[in-house]
Amino acid sequence: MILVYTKKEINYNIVKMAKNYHPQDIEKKWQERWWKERIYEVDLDKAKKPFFNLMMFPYPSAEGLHVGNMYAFTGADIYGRFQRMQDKDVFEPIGLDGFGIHSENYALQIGEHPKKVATRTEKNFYRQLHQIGNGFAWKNTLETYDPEYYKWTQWIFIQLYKAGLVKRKKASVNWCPSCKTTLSDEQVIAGLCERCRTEVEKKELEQWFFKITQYAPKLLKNLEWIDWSERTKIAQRNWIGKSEGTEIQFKVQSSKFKVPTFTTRPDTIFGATFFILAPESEWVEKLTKPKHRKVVSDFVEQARKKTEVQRLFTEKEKTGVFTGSYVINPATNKKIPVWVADYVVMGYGTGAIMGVPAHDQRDWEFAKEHKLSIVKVISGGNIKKEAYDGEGKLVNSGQFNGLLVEQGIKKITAWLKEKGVAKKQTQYRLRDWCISRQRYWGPPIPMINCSKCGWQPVPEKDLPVKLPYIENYQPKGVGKSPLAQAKDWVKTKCPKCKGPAKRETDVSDTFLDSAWYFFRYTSTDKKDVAFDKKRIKKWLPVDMYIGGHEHAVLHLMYTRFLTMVFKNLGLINFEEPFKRFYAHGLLISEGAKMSKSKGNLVIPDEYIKKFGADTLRCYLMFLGPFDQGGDFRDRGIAGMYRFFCRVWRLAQKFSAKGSPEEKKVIHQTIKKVTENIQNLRYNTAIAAIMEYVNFLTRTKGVSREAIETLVLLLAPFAPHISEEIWCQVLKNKFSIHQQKWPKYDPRLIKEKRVTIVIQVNGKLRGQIEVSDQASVISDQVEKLAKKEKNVAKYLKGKKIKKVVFVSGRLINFVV
Ligand code: ANZ
Ligand code: ZN
Repeated sequence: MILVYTKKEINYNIVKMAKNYHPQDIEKKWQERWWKERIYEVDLDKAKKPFFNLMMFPYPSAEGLHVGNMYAFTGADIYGRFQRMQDKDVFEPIGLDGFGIHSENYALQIGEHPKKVATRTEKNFYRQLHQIGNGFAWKNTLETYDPEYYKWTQWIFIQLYKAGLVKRKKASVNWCPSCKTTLSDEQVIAGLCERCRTEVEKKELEQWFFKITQYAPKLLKNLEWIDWSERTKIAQRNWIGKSEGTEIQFKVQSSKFKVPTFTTRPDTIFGATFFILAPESEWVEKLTKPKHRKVVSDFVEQARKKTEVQRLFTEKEKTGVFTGSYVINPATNKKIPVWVADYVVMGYGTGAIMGVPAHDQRDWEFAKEHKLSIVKVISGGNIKKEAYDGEGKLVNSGQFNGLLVEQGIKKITAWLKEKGVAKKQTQYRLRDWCISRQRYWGPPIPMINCSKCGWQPVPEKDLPVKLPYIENYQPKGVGKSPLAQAKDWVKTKCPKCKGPAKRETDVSDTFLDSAWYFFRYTSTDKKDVAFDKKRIKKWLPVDMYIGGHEHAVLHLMYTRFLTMVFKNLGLINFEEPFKRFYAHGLLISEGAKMSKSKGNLVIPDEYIKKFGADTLRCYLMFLGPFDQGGDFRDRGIAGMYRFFCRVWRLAQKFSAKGSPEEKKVIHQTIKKVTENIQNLRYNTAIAAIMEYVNFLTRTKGVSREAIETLVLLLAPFAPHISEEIWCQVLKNKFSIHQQKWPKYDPRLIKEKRVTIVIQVNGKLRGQIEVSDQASVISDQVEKLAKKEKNVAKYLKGKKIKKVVFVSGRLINFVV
């Protein structure tokens, strides 16, 4: 974007400006100047004090940048600008996450090819981004649909493949019938598609997976020390879901088979009166007796169609069928029936459970429904009414009777271990990351299938595998990407035997594109590597990452995983991508979550036109604490605009000398604003600046230093007006954004304390310490003096006839 201003125009603007605050006249001018002089670019190779200030990768919605994006970006930019003024070499890049379902769904909706939409969106989005006044490093932009970028996304896929971290397997996967594609577990939110909110189904498909589960222990462990918003860490911890328990083998009656089960309550094994397999378990077929085959296979068929959420939903009827087989309970040596039920799921533990109806509510309901016996093994509760899962002593458990639950777990596990039928087991809820998408708008997965040699990665020299242009890009819903139609493209040679082979036609998940973009930001000028090792060493891990908490188990988990993989592959030497992650709050609008369907999506353009970006930035930041979000109601913006008009008028009238208290107030304000920015308490920082402006407006005579300090403190929040005042009013050298952040002198802030002597009838009865200012105000001193313990004693019950006050020194009560 180039904004052209002639000299004449600029001069004219200045004249007009002198009277009133017109952001329209100053904002574009400075944006252009910053752009021309590249004041926000850093030398990526030579910077001495690197500070990587990162904000979450935006994916432009249909309307481009909305005010929610701006909220996040402004908050991040303030922090970056503050660091820049602390003498850091701040790198604040921006780019576009334009590949993927979100962009493609929009293209489908308006019936335009995604490639065309992307070109248009890119232009508009960058135009908008230029207006908001962020200190972006424009040299380092990137777009995920650029072959120069996705070449490396594909390269990363291949590195993982070579490291054995990619597997292809047929699995029952999440399927969005509306987006007509598979989804990862993280992209299914409360049973709905993360993108379109359609209820997700299950589908049996062959897919590529990244083995993120191998990193579950590390992903969990590092949460202990990384400096992240606590709620985000909690969400990750829950998602990874570590569970320590015991794996116990149950021998099948009159067979050599042993079926393993995972339990966290081995202490209840004497109460296991039945055994349940998940419908997808390989054991179902092995254990179902011929007589039961029809009923079981019908049941399994039904269950496959249900989603996990439907199945695990606790209030649901506990349906199930008997297989005809029995296993032996290793504690009681009694045979117990084997059932198939859909509340047992395949992806967790071993996909089989021992049913303990007296102490597990779901088992209890199942037992009631199917008339299975219930045996109490922990004292307490009323198992006639419901399962009891509280504390108690073991009962009906042979030699273990009388033990408490905790001891019971230990002793029974040891006992079963000795018998050779149990071992300690740690389980994670985290599943492998399903990478395949049966869509068009993404990087083709760089794999080739040869009938002789099987799956082969595309040789690195042949990257990128370019996404071919096809007119009919619409998803077909047949479990295959529309790319399958591009017959000439699909046909290729096997990299190994050179015989005829076929390309993989699925594209990769858009979350893979965004899992490594910040690595690339450092190296957008490098054509031969994904990222430059030396630069990575200098700039990463990211110093500050600011973004939405809603990405806790999606993007933020994937980036951590990939970073750990990069470390293990020897590409980098750290395993956590972000030194600090700060989750900002959600910006809502008129009391409701912003969304297009609700019609309350706010686009910043109009507000910027009317009030300027500075006003909008500060309005957004003033709505509340940054981590708690705020409610955008446009009635409030005018107030912030008036504040800037006041700042503007105030700046025009500085004189040589300020008031006597001015110095102290200046330094107090610097302290408040500095500390608040450090803690991302932007609303209180702005409040402190407002108070300061009030003070300066009230007092006669405002010094140049006072105004300079004002605009320096304002610079991170309102970069344009502060630049204008700095250069045009104060006639300082361009640019304010390259100045040092003001420092406060603690000695100046300290209140001077004064001792006041207190007399009663001329005799010394006590003394108090008050502030310098209070010491000269008689009624304040009188009030405090009367409260002094000893003085109060002498005054008790007496009538004060007269008070003698010597300002700043003494007070005498005559009684
Ligand atoms: C017997 C038992 C008795 C259980 C009792 C609980 C209470 P967490 O803590 O979340 O890890 N379970 C194991 N695998 C399962 C699967 N594939 N589908 C559904 N449920 C499964 O949960 C562990 C418990 O969840 C296990 O301990 C098992 O039930 C169940 F009084 O075993 B328990
Ligand atoms: Zn081959």
